[in-house]
Formats: sequence, C-alpha cells, structure tokens
Amino acid sequence: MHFTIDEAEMTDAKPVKPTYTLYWTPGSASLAPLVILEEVGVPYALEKVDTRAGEHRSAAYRSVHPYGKVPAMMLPDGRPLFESAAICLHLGEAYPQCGLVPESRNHDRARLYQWMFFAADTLYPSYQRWYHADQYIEGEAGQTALKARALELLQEQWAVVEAQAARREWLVGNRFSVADIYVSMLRLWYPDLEDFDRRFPETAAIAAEAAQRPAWQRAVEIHEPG
Ligand SMILES: N[C@@H](CCC(=O)N[C@@H](CS)C(=O)NCC(=O)O)C(=O)O
Repeated sequence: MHFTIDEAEMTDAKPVKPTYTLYWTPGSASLAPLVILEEVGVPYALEKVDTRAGEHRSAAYRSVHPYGKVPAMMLPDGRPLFESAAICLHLGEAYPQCGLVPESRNHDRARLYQWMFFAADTLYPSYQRWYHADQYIEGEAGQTALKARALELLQEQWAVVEAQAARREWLVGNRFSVADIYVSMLRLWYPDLEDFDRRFPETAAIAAEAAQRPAWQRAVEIHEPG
C-alpha cells in the first residue's frame, strides 16, 4: 500500500488519463464504488488496506481518510474523497452519460439522494451494531441484546426498501442507478441471505439483476475472491 502520487506521473509531459485510486478491503463498503468504477469504465488503481494489520489507522492512511475507515478514493486531481455513498454519488454524477444517476433537474435525483442516505445513514449503522456490538456496549449480555435489536431494526428498515422495490423495477425512476448498486451491496451483509430473500423478494430481485451485470461480476471477482 502506498498513499502518495508518483512524482514521475505528475511531471510526465505525456497526457495522463484520469486515474482514480480506490482504497479497499474485502467484504467492506468498497464493493459499491468498485462496481461503479467498472460500470463507468474509467481507468483506476486499487490499493488494498490491510485492516487486520491496522493499516487503516496509520498516519499515512489518515491523510486519505481522516477517520481511518475503508473505503476512500483518490480522485484524478489528487484530492481524497471518503464515505462510500458520497464516492458512489460522485462517480455517478461525474459520468452522466452512463445513466447511473438521474439528471440533476429531475425529481428522481432527489429520490436517489433519499435512498442513498437511507441506506448509508439508517441501514448501515444497524449493520455496524450487529457486526461490532462490542464497539457500542461492554459485556456479553448487553452485546447480545444490542445485536438482537440491530437485527429487528434491519428487518424494519429493509421492509421500507422492499415497499419501494415492490412498486417499480428499480429503486429510483425507471432505470438502474447507484442506489440499486448500493442496496445490493448492503443486502450481501445481511446475516442470513436466504432469510433475506424470503422476507424481501423484490429487493432480492433488484440485487439479482445487479449481479447479472458484467461490471458487478468483475468487481466481485476482485473484491470477494471465492
Ligand atoms: N460511513 C462509512 C463507514 C465506513 C466503515 O465503517 N468501514 C469499515 C469497513 S466496512 C471500516 O473501515 N472498519 C474498520 C474499523 O472501523 O476499524 C462509509 O460508508 O464509508
């Protein structure tokens, strides 16, 4: 892992294609940004962050992500961007020709923000309580209770997504968007996927469609190798 831009790259007289660098870890929220990089087809580099070795807490990595979380992205102009949902939205907006975000004046753009924030700000924290109860409360009894509550919340929250998915083919407007990619990533984290698909079949159908896409398949091959 290295966190600085190659000086030769910066002084090279030849035009350099814009390159994104995604800082990623298997099983993390870096999957959705990676899928979107593959969807838009821009050049990118990958930097694996070894969270088990604590690389995400190093001073070098904090110069990219000041809170020491994964993912983060270095933009082609050398500026860092963090928060998985923000990275997804930014990439979608940077390449409007790919159609992964509705046009800015379209009401569907507001809906896209709604579902992205619901996913990142409501669903994601429930997963954090389920997977990392020890970071919220001390003692086994408290952690068990917190995990049980987190699962109840996940079920309530996914039911909200399911109601929307039942009304339309995709989550926003009438076409595939970054929101479909983001919620399909969050589905993968559900503790029991068979149970998820039974409870939330319409959302599962969106995830199944997303998983058919070549970009998703390429990203998963990199991100979650068998
Ligand atoms: N809101 C952040 C959350 C990022 C986050 O919590 N990432 C996890 C991996 S999915 C992480 O870095 N965990 C390492 C740690 O907390 O020590 C985002 O969406 O990017």
